[in-house]
Order: sequence, then C-alpha cells, then structure tokens
Amino acid sequence: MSDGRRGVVLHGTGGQWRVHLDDGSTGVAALSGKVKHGAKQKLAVGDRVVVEGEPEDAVLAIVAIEPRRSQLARRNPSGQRGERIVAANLDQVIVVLAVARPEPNERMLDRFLVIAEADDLPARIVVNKTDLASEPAARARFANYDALGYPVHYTSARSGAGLEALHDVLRGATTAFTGPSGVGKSSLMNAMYPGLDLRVGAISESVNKGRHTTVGAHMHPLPDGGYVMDTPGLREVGLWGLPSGSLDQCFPEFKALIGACRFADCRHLTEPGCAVRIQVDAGRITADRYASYVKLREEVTGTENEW
Ligand SMILES: Nc1nc2c(ncn2[C@@H]2O[C@H](COP(=O)(O)OP(=O)(O)OP(=O)(O)O)[C@@H](O)[C@H]2O)c(=O)[nH]1
Ligand SMILES: [Mg+2]
Ligand SMILES: [Zn+2]
Repeated sequence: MSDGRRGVVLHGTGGQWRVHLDDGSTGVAALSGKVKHGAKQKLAVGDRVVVEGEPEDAVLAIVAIEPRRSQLARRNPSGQRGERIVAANLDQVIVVLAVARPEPNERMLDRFLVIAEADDLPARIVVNKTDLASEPAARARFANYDALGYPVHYTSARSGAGLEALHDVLRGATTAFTGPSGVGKSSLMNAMYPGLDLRVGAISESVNKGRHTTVGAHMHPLPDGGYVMDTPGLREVGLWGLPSGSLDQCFPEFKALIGACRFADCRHLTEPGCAVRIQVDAGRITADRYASYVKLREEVTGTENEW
C-alpha cells in the first residue's frame, strides 16, 4: 500500500465519498471490496482513509480505514446494529446558540453538552447574534457554563464581534458545530472563512418548519488547517444507549459528589441523603442544570429497554 494516498472523508452519499487528500486535492472514492467486507467499522465523515488510483480515475478506491481517535456516536452497547457514527476523529464540539431569534434553550444546550461528555469530547459554547440583545445580560445568563469548564464565546456573525477568538480555537482542529436551526452556525463559518460559502437560511422559514437549512454531515477543510463539520444538529443523536446510571458522570459539577450519596445506586431524584440534591438546595448546583439532569434521566431510562 506504499503508493496509497491518505485523506479525510468529507461527505458521503450512496456509497460515494468525497475525500480531502493530504496534498490538498479532493476526490470521489468508494470502498474497495476488501474493506467493505473485512472492516468492522462503517465508514463515517471524518474518517482517515488510504486511497489508491490514478489521478485521472473518476472514482478512487478506499483500501484502508485508519483507527479513530474519537467518535461522535449514537451509542448502542449491543455493538454493530443500530449504531450510527455521526463523525469520526473530532477534537471538539462547539454548541451554538443565539441570544435571540431563536431564544436560547438551556435544556437543549445541556443535552448537547451531555452528548459531548458521553463521547469524551471537549465542548465549547458560542452565544451568537449579540447584535440583537444586551451582551452583559447574555454573559450573566451563561456565566455558570464557564465555571463548569465549558468556555463561552459571545459572537455576532453580522458585526464580526468575537470571531477572531473563535477562529483561534478552530485553527488546526477538527470541530463539530452543532446547535438548533437558525442560530447562525453556517453564517459564523462563512464570516470566518468567506471561501466556504455555506448556505444560510432565512430564519423565519427554517425555524417555522422545524427544518434545518444545512442537511447531512459535511466536513469542510479549513484554509489554515483543520476541519469544521456543519451538522444539521445532534437532535437525532439520542442519548440512546447511555446507561441511566452513567448520566451523572456527564455533569461535571456532579462528578465530585458521586459516591457521597447515602445510597450507592442513588438516582439523585427523590432519595434521602442525596449529595447532589443537597448542593442543589444550597444553590451550588443551579436549578437549571439539575432540571436538565432530571429531564435527561427520564429520557435515558425510557430508552434503556429498547436495546
Ligand atoms: N442578527 C443576526 N442574524 C444572524 C447572525 N448570524 C446569523 N444570522 C441570521 O440567522 C439566520 C440563520 O442563519 P444560519 O447561518 O442559516 O443558521 P444555521 O445555524 O446554520 O441553521 P441550520 O443550517 O438550519 O441549522 C439567517 O437569516 C442569518 O442571516 C448574527 O450574528 N446576527
Ligand atoms: Mg446551517
Ligand atoms: Zn444522589
């Protein structure tokens, strides 16, 4: 395989994959028969692959998939069937919200953060559209997340505020941008990388129909190194397969308390002597974050029996 060239899978449809080769060119490739039948893992956007073929070939052959360093998955402990890899080899997840249009929703934010934690991916938050509302008020609203270890950026794709600091975080890394429709994910990327030219939706339409303007996971190579994936949101990435007993590990402020509850299998719901609830009552864990825990706990318990 010495003449094989390496690259990163950008997008796939119907068995054809766009691959960004390390020499900067992009080609279309399909899995070779050997890889298709031999591989344990299904190919996903972000996978590093080895391709063979002549430059003039219309379709290159993917002859190997390199091991992943991370994956964003819809988990399924039973293994192969039903598992869906949203992206491979991510370095970080950036959850984008807007100060307004649409209104920020902390339940949804926490859901995205839990998915990142469950996949061991560092997460950051972008609060966009600061041109539409008071920035001090937005900072007060999200200050707790900085304290929890999720750096918060305040940006405006329209005015350009905060874009330089965000750009610094993306340089050289592989990043998934996620968040509700209409918050400005594609607009932010276009503002930082004018060459990307991503499709931007008219908010009234995309939000009212509950549909995303951006469909399907696409990786975009960045001109100064790294990749960004503009996702249509992680809403289909359920918390499926996350054992309900592990949910507390996905809340950084709960972690230090695990083991301090009276009962070893404490669900942190109604049990007496619950160390988490004591911190909630004392105001050291916010009621908002605890509300997200309770809601997600119901969700994971509900899907536990569907495995
Ligand atoms: N005022 C203001 N409007 C913005 C800003 N960023 C984006 N918008 C507008 O918000 C709307 C939605 O922007 P998109 O970039 O398509 O949002 P998205 O998050 O990519 O949405 P999906 O692809 O549907 O998930 C568009 O009308 C943008 O012009 C901003 O910083 N300020
Ligand atoms: Mg978009
Ligand atoms: Zn407890």
